[in-house]
Amino acid sequence: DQASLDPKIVSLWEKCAVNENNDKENFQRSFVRHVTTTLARSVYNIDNFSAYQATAHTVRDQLIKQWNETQQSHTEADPKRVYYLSLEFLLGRSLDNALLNLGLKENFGEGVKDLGFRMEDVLDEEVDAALGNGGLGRLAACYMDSLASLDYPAWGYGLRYTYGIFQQRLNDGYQVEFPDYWLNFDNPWELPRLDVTVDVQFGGSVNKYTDEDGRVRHVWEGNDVIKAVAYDVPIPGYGTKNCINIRLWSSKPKRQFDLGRFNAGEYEQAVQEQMQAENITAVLYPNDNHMVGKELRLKQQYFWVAASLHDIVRRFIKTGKPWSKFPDQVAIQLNDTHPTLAIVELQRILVDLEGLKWDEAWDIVTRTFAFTNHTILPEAMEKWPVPMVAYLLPRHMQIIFDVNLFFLQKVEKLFPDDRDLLAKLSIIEEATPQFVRMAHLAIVGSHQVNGVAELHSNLIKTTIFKDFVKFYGSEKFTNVTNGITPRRWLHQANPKLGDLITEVLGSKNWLKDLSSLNQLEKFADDKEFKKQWVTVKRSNKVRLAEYIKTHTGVVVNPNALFDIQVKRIHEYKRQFMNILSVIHRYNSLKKMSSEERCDVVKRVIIFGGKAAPGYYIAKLVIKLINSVAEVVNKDESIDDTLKVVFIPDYNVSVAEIIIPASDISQHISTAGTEASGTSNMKFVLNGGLILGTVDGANIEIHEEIGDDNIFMFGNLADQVEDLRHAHRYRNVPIDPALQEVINDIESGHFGDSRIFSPLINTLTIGKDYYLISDDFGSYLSAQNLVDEAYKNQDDWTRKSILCTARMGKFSSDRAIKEYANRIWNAKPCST
Ligand code: 7GP
Repeated sequence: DQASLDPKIVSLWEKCAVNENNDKENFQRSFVRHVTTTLARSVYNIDNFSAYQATAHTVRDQLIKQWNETQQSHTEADPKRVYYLSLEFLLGRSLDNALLNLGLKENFGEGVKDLGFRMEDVLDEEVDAALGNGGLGRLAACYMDSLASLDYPAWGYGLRYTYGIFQQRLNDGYQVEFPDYWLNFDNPWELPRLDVTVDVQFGGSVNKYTDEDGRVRHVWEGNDVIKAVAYDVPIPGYGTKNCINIRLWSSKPKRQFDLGRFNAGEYEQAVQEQMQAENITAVLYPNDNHMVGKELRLKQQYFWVAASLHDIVRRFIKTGKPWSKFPDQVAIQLNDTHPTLAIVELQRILVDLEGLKWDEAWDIVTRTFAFTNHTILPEAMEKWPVPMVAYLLPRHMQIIFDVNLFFLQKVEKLFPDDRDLLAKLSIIEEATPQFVRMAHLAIVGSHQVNGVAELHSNLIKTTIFKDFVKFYGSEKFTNVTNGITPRRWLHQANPKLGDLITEVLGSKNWLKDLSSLNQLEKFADDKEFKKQWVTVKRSNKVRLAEYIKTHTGVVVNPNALFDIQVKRIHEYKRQFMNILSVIHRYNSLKKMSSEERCDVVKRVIIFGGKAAPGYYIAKLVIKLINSVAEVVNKDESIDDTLKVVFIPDYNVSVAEIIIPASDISQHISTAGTEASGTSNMKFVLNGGLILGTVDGANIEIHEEIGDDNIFMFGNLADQVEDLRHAHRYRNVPIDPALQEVINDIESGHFGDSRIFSPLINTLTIGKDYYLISDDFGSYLSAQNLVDEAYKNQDDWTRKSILCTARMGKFSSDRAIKEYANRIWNAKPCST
């Protein structure tokens, strides 16, 4: 409470709050102070890691001040707040990002250099915060950057996993997983708030009683209580003093150990409870676009949702406003269905704890929540067995049944006699056991549902959620095409290109308004500019070639065409099709004479990505890529025209090296399966062309950059069902070029072919569900067009420039503004 503070303290605080002079000398003073005090090291013994820590702590001091001022000013202004609930935040590294966003990079960089360190080496000491799997988690991170940069009063809520996504290493071409010990050293990017805790209960039973008004009230008494402890991660905006917060919860036991047991000498049992509590936030589930119905995962979800809602409600209650104002003060965005229990939890808080009437409470709930869907893959749809939910969360299960009952009554009123419709819309799947369909609950409990690219948003309306459109009308369903932050994905990852753009446009304004990149168009034919553009790309390719040499031992030629596919390994993303086409290319090269090979465009084909540890087929794809690489890379008879590389442990910081170095990247999912894709945007923003299917955001990228600057191929989404039908019920012959490649694998050319038969079987016995054979021919033709186009280097450069120039739409700033205006009704609030 400021008013009650000693004026001396207030005046000191205000002095502190004024930005210090962040010049080189002040930086160095702080650096040395942190080395000697925070790190307790001698100044005679500073290695790169200590230099990183001392720099990070200096930046952290700045961040904390801005963070405090932002929170203080939000408390005073009390604007409508936006809460982004995401089970994943794939932040990557923080130091470089903070330096750039706070505008400290230059002074601090000089300061570091002056003390005898290379800034690149210092930055390279940081371990990634890898609390996410792929697209969904990285999107959350980009959105936090935009929320901060645009001054929205926003909070992220997530879990502080002790172990993030596993580290991937290769052994004999196979993926092996290692734990991600990211917290083994101190983490300067989080502020532990050991005093901010919430008790979360599980299990137990529900008791009923009748209150003075004669209403039946419910009391849930859990039999297991776990403490959620807050860790705050400051997120600085670019070009603003606004610094927002991601609050990550960590699970701790309610009591340290069972004293009774301890005193009885049962030491192991005495600490068992503690260990079980800490299990909840121990590890991120490593599945992307796939649901695995483990009880611990459901516990994670409720633990996180209950702690976050408690925090949100506590903040609202402090303002003294009536409950009816809650939806005017609070917008909660559900990042996929993982946080759907928040809907039920808020209803429980309002009805059971705050005593609101059901309908009044439900109106508040549905005006508060909105839901983003990120996939239509059936295996990714979350559903939880009713007995599991009832056992862990007995009161929530009752509320879900009531929500469903009232919902279905409304459906029945509008569509009497349509029993099928009731079964299709029901939140409960009538199987044995019954299941709770989380997407249905999320739709019923939200006022808006959005997809993440135009095609995907249309598909959810015509496929998985079509029956809901019947009931609600289509206005409830909308599109917000994904975006990426240009701060990390151009400014930070590609400093040379960033500088070139800033120089030619005369300002850094493009970092705040990405559409201003369109001014680059007029330089697409400028000889001098093109030369500089090529120089930048070339140096990024050299940087990647060095990385590849260090991490795989393979030497690649930076003059070759760099062809990249980096993303989670998944059948629908079709890395398999890519490596099959590589074999086809290899065989064609071998058939050529050396004169013929002279005219061939040299290619380096680069793969990267993790497979979920339990995803057998995806792991075989990795093995096949490595087996092919081994044969191709040592075959001298093809004169260096082809190299294949699998870069291990693809993650955010590796992406920052890979993406700026691409000539062409592949986004080749079966049409209709990739909701949006976001790396496609990152590659094009960095002047890389793309080869892609008519899917996800590829379609909108195509619309923006034009026919001449993209290579599209393959069947369309609306043909997919018919093609699958044909595979199932007719004898569709395999594409002949593909058959040759299959024969080649089966002949043992790439090692023991029996290893790969489960993979080959997906094309035959598996009826080629992802339609590799159907797209193979047009894929190869598109590849040929790429080669032809690359031969004309000058025109390729023009295309590359136009790509970057036309990517304005795909800034996450644009996406966040759409959410704020169309879904949250939230306004910026600057500090
Ligand atoms: C991904 C989608 O696969 C990707 O196309 C999209 O760009 C990204 O979300 C961001 O919207 N989905 C996931 O990562 C995922 O796990 C299931 O979705 C919950």
